[in-house]
Amino acid sequence: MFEGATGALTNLLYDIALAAKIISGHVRRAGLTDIMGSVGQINVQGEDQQKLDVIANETIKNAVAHTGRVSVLASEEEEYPVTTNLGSGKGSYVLLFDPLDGSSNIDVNVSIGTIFSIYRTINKDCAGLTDCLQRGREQVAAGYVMYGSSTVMVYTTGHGVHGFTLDPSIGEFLLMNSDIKTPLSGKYYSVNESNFTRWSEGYRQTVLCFKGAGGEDNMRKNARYIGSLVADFHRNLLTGGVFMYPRDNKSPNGKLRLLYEANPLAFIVEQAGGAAHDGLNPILDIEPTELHQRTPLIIGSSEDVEFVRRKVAEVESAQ
Ligand code: AHM
Ligand code: MG
Repeated sequence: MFEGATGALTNLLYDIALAAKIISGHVRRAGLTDIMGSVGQINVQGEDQQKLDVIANETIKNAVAHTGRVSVLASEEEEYPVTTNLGSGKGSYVLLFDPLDGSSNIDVNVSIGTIFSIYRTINKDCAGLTDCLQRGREQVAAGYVMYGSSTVMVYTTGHGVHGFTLDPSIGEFLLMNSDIKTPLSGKYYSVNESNFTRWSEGYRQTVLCFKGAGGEDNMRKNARYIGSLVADFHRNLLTGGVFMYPRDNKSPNGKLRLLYEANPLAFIVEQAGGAAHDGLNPILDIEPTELHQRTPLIIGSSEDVEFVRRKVAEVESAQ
């Protein structure tokens, strides 16, 4: 342990791992119990809340709210920040999370995930919204859990990226990949191409290059898109490549959320030697202004991410 460390961050990561095991159990049994489908409510994002979204949100809240370690938490499923420790807002850390990402894949047995981001509490007397609105660069830890063919947890505390697999026979996460490094360039590009006509010309030309039709032969790639950010990110982290959710006519600020989707994955990818930007600037340098703020996201292997930035800028400056 580092000098002056209290162990609170380590214990918070254990709390999240415990919540992940419980969520994993629900996901694995989802088809057998009545927890598939919608709860019939719309969340703050204007999206139809799924029963598993609600279960995952409550599970994480219950795992961290009474430990004294978290002052305030914010979730994709909560409109406002939630102060913890009986509303005192005291505790060393701020936790932001997307309890169950990839909602459209819940009912069809496709990989889904949990994403989390941890900051130090700024307002020690009673933490609130301003503690949640810190730049991604200030994160002290971030990670995700993927409920896929196995359940994996990947996290960083700013000292490399480490991956664990849940061994269901003993109920523990076991270290599988220490110090994960992502390739400088990869073979996959991942983007929802049904948005092609909604993108700017720069993104259309970039994707044409990935298809081998843009006059940049060395940028030809294979397409992979699951529609679950965690699963698309995890595959590209290990094998290399680029994931994009650019702004478009339908989502002028992008679709993905800065605080609990883009920032944690940007922290992880940078620690693994990759990069993440919003089309112009590094994700981790964005100053957040709103809890549920959206951002365009280009993330993955550093050379591929830089190619997207350069190509888009080149096409758009020529127009
Ligand atoms: P969600 O948080 O409501 O699940 O939405 C986020 C998901 C991401 O997992 C995924 O990358 C993206 O939405 C897919 O969006 P689309 O269906 O527009 O391709
Ligand atoms: Mg999400």
